[in-house]
Amino acid sequence: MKLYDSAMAPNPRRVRVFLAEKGISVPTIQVDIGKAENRQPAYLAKNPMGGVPILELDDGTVIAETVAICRYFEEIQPKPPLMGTDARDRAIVEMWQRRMELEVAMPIMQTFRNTHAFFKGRIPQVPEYGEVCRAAATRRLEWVDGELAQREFIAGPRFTIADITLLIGIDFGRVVKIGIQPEQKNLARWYETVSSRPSAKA
Ligand SMILES: N[C@@H](CCC(=O)N[C@@H](CS)C(=O)NCC(=O)O)C(=O)O
Repeated sequence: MKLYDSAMAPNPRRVRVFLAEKGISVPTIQVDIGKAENRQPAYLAKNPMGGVPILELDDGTVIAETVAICRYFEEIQPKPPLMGTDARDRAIVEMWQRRMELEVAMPIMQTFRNTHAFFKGRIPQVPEYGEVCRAAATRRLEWVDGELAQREFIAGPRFTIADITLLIGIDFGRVVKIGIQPEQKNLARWYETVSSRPSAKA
């Protein structure tokens, strides 16, 4: 199998961290999104959406979407569990994973897409919308700080995919100057814990 990866991009890093937590090694192919390699016909034939990462299995099956790729690895190697352990826990982890992705990481990415020079001329940018997303991301980090007063990790007492999604969202937030505020002590404590894990370097 092959992982189509892009070293600087946040979604591929989510998969790399997930794999590092599982201790799984997968050969990678670097896709240069700066040169729009992911928008060329050969790549679009594999993933019509054009995004990285994708996972290509030995039988030619292509799995796109970060969480779908993680799901594949969770199924073939359940330990350590990163997506829940039983029906209740899996639902709780999925709830938090979706919230971290849709409510926190997404507005950070949309701030980047709509305000940063990288996407100028590549996509239609609406800077005002970018600022709406910046305000939303900032509010959501306040909310997550409150949630983390109640438990060690995002979805409960164990590190999960929800922590990976938030870690990478926050790290990427630096590019657009969105981040943990000095008064957000719970978030800072959580960030220190998760960013110290060896997988965070992946
Ligand atoms: N929903 C997809 C999003 C993939 C995505 O947008 N990846 C970004 C990198 S983080 C990308 O390919 N950006 C370059 C582009 O859209 O041309 C996922 O979860 O994997």
